[in-house]
Amino acid sequence: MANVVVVGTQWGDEGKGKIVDWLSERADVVARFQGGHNAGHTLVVGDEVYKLHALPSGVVRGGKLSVIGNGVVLDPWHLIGEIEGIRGQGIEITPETLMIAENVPLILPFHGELDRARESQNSVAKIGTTGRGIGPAYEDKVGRRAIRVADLADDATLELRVDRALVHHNALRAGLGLEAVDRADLLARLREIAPAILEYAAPVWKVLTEARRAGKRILFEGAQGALLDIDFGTYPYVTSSNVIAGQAATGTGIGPGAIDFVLGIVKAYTTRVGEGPFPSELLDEDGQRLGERGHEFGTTTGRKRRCGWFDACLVRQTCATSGVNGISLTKLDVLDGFERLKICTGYELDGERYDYLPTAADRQARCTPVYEEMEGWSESTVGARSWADLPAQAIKYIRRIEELIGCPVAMVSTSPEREDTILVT
Ligand code: 2SA
Ligand code: MG
Repeated sequence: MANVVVVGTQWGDEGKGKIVDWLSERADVVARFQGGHNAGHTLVVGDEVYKLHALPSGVVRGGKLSVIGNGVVLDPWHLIGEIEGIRGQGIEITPETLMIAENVPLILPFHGELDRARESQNSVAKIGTTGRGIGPAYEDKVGRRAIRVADLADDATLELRVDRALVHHNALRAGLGLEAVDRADLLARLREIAPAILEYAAPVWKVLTEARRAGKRILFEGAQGALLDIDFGTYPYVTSSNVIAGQAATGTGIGPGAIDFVLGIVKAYTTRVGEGPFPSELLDEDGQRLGERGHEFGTTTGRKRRCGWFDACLVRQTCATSGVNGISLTKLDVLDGFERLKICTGYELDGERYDYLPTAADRQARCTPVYEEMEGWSESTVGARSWADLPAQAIKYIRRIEELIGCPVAMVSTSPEREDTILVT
């Protein structure tokens, strides 16, 4: 298999980091194509735990090229801090192993301030964001007032870009009771960080095109999940980028023909962080248990995740919008010991049955789940490495999921460890 896109099929935190790390062994290039340091990917390699936010998961493997594509928004200060942290864990990062697209828009301090001010000042506007400035940075990209990596190379351009951004932001800030941005200070900070970022700047679209021509294998690493997609997610409770697989092409500058396989990462139950509809959410002991057993706390903000039963209806939908060819099922072991399991197969709304999530926010909020029940298993599935290691009921659960979502299972992950993986051949 040549070029693979890995995407989350739920609301993020499906365990993409481990799968990307596992697959990156077979790849030459690992590319991020959307999101920013709102992502949180945890990699466990032996005794070492790596927590990555902005860096592609490929960095922890030697000899790979890691790429931050144009679809990403980048906080330069955060990135440099993350690079130092990972270096401190013994990983080498150089301009030969990390490249940042020159057309990546920057996340600036006032983006984070705006994000947090909106979240805290107005309960009507609250989304439950990570507070990292992601939304405001994408707004500036689309509003044509972003400062991009390439702008850091020329001081006159940088000043022009800053002025363009501040006309907009200072007006906005006044309305929110925030002080105007200190222009001189911002410029000084940008000039100071510029050389460290420019070291890694490259025409990523060209690098990837040449890599592809040379027969190199590219792994596209998605962040968040398809239900947080700006177009197809539970709008407005979404992130500000396209998360679905098509974005891998747009967010790196390589044509859609480069994508050979889309792998959807599917958690064996459902979680969500932040506000917004969640039909199969459990507010009872079962939900509590899923959260505790699954260690469901955000990697980026430490927030407690909401938990619920597996929603096959939603995953069927996101496998369609991302064109998923096969799935990797993760965190099955969290279900060990549940006497009975429920799977959401559709919704009921105003006396009608739905086999998809309606688009209107008010209707999404009113959908009640239709469940089917299955017997659970009492045995441990932790660390299983073959089908023979799995209890019969667990296999039944996996097969039922496959049937309901209409997509084959390609892998099952049974612990955070790299090797605890069952490959379906
Ligand atoms: P934002 O900050 O503008 O992208 O927030 C908008 C919505 O997107 C959700 N979101 C996420 N949901 C799950 N995981 C994410 N990444 C971190 C992680 C989260 C964390 O992987 O653990 O540590 O809290 C992520 N990033 C964004 C967010 O909750 C809002 O609903
Ligand atoms: Mg995460």
